[in-house]
Amino acid sequence: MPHLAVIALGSNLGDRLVNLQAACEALRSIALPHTLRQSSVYQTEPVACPDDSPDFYNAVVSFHFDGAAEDLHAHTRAIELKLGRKRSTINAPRIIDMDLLLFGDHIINTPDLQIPHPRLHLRRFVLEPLAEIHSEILIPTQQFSIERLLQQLDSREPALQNVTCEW
Ligand code: PH2
Ligand code: MG
Ligand code: MG
Repeated sequence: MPHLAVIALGSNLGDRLVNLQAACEALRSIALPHTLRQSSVYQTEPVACPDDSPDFYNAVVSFHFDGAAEDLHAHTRAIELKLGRKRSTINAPRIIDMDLLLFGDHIINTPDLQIPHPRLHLRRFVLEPLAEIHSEILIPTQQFSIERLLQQLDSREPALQNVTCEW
């Protein structure tokens, strides 16, 4: 049975828009046809990153996926590598980061994969684009709506800047 998969995309190295586009097209090729939704692209200040990290481009996409969450996770890892992602220090600048936020109403807690993403409800750069494409969605481990989670965000979470583009 297919599930609704929601994935956060982030890039702060190289051509950030091209990187988001390449990641999105790779996801389109594994999504059930005509199910992919894309938020706008936002430019965002780095949160909890090394000093002098460049600003990110962030977006959220969703689609229906016919397979297990672990299969999708393997796909996102492979796409990150194919697009040139290198892993160095924690939150170092990256060509592309693809974080599995939600997979239907599944709750997964293994060392390799946590769904819902453990910081999803704390990050404006995730919640705002998510609200744009799924304002109705309920996060299985949270008791509040997306709208309420946005209202409750720490005031230090930086505002996002909309990037006007087709992607
Ligand atoms: N990702 C992180 C840490 N900090 N900050 C912004 N603005 N955007 C991100 O995608 C991001 C971050 C860890 O993956
Ligand atoms: Mg991340
Ligand atoms: Mg990641």
